[in-house]
Amino acid sequence: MRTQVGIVGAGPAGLLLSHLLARQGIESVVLEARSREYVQQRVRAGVLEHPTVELLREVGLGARMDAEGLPHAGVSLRFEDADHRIDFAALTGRGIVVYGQQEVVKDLIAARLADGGDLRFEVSDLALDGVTDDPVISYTRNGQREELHCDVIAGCDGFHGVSRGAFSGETFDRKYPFAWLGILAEAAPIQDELVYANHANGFALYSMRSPEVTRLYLQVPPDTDAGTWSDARIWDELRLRLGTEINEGSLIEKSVTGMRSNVREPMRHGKLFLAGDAAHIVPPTGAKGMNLAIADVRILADALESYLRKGDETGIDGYSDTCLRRVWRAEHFSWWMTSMLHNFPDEDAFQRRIQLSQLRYTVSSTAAATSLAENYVGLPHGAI
Ligand code: RFL
Ligand code: PHB
Repeated sequence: MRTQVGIVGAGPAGLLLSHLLARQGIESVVLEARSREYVQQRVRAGVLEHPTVELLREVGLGARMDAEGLPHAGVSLRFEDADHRIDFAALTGRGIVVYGQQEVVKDLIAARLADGGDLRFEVSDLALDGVTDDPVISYTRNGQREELHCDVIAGCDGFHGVSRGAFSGETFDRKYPFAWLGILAEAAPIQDELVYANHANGFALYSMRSPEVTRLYLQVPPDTDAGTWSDARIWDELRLRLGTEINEGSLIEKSVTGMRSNVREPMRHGKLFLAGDAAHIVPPTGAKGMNLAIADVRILADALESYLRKGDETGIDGYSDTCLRRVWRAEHFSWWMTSMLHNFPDEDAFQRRIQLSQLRYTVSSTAAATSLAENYVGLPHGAI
């Protein structure tokens, strides 16, 4: 079996790449380890930055996002027992949309299938060969070993996939001495916008998914077992750190996520291109992970179209450097938000005062607030 682009992974990166290529008349096959149901239910990101929203609309994926997504014109930073609003609309003229990653994934799968797209779920033992000259992806499906010959491979299989290990490169890594305990609750949000709280007990984040569902996070030690946190303890701690009443409801999900910054350079080796979490991850504090994955595949789709249709290699040659400029901007922003908002276990009095000073400056200076706002709503694609 042969295709033009073999795509490993049906997350936002792989699915959107397949969609963008199809619109340009390029064929692809998406290979995914999990079931369709699993990837559609996986609870993850929730914030779409402005350029992501614009792109999804532009490529015919905006209908449900516009009907059900929640447009937000700002967020609040909470510290020293007070909320301070950062007004994105006033500072940048733009905003964000809160719309769950699994909803984006559902929309993408529906669009690809309606278009006759070739998505293969539940493949196992996937291996990449010949990535410098004659790429082949082999995998097992329905108990049979299959081979997919391709012109190029897009490794969109996330941080734990096979693609990032298929060639050597340089890795840049930072681990943080804490994790996030995340819950999704059947409870109406008590307010419209996100709150990022810096508290002596640790960071907390107030978010939501819909008028009926609240999404909340607590900073916890890195090795925390989610089972050791009872529902009552979670609600008490959220109320304390966020300094507000919260509507309680039954938990749909409760899990712990580690915090890490990691970049693999370069993002290309021969005919293998990495995109999204396969190439880089950020701590979730800046809400950038899915947005970066989307920015990567926008560049990759254009580069592959020029290469596969006209033999023009300019785009694929520049792919890694072009993406890495935006990647490192998001890496800095996510590290900065994480450093400013969390409680560091080994923090001394000097660091604490520096952190508080940064928070006070960010909410009181228009220049500093604008810097946060323009990064959060997302710099225009190609601007950096
Ligand atoms: P994904 O979504 O991980 O998809 C990779 C896919 O590849 C499959 N796969 C394989 N398939 C075949 N063979 C193999 N050997 C395979 N190995 C893996 C996997 O099953 C999977 O389906 O990567 P992609 O597409 O690059 O997308 C990246 C985003 O998922 C990620 O960056 C975001 O979820 C990060 N993130 C956030 N991003 C935002 O933009 N805004 C947010 O508000 C935000 N909040 C978050 C987040 C991530 C979180 N967690 C759980 C890590 C909040 C949290 C708590
Ligand atoms: C979410 O709603 O899941 C969310 C929002 C903002 C973040 C991270 C996660 O920074």
